[in-house]
Amino acid sequence: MSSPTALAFGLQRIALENGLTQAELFEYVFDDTVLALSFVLNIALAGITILGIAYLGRNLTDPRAKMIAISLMLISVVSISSYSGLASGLTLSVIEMPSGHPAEGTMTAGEDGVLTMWGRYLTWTFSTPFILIALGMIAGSNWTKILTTVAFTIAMCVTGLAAALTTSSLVMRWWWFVISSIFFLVIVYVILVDWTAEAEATGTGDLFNTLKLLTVVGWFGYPILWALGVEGFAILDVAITSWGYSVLDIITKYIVTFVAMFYVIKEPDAITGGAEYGSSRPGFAPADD
Ligand code: RET
Repeated sequence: MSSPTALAFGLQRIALENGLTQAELFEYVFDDTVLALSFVLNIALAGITILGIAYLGRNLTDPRAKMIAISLMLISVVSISSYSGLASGLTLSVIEMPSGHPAEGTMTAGEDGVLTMWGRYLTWTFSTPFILIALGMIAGSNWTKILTTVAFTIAMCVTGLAAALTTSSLVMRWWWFVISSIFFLVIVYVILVDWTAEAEATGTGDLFNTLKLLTVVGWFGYPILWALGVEGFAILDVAITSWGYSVLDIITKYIVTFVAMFYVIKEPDAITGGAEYGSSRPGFAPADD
């Protein structure tokens, strides 16, 4: 069997065939009001953010400013789908922890294992690239650096998913965590070193410094929470871990989006690209609609 096929079957076997039906997982979530609210709040906030961007961006004319706005909108498009998957039980599983794990032997809804919100790691693969595209464009960076961070964030999320789903060995879970963290540091380096300097030269330094603070501090919260939560040292319980991620998502997605959007709608020279920006035909500027 080719390795992508093996990976897909492995994922399906670990995550989907866990003994609890989707209906049971759905019931489990909504029996725990605190846990359910951590999902429902984010569905509402993602919806409000999508509508907010559509409203704030209604008079944008510059194609580059529009591209930043669309990238910001796609973060919440992914988010509303991600949280709907979690709330419905589709992207949740009860997963047995390997021997030696602090949550080994834990029972959830009558099944041996802990509630794993693997849909989060999967969907970050699709949401974090849009955060980085927006940030990189605001900094005025080039596509080599922007796409480098996009590739590394995808690698970070997929290896984070592997860390959460590995049941064979405790060491392997943490090994995946280490690999994911190394990919994460590449992104942090580009943001702190390259993009900070580029934003200064571009004229977006003040905005970028605010976005950088929210992003770098917020993003560091995710591995810390993973380590403290049920998947790592199991110091925090499932509902608290879930709320932790939901709060971090509010900072790194919706707050970042609105801070950036209020700047983008003014269409300052520092972020515009001119009518021909991104045109697929040289010398041709598509009509505004
Ligand atoms: C994991 C665990 C493995 C080690 C590292 C992690 C980092 C996750 C990050 C997630 C950011 C998510 C965002 C989502 C917004 O939609 C996977 C938790 C380093 C940084 C910003």
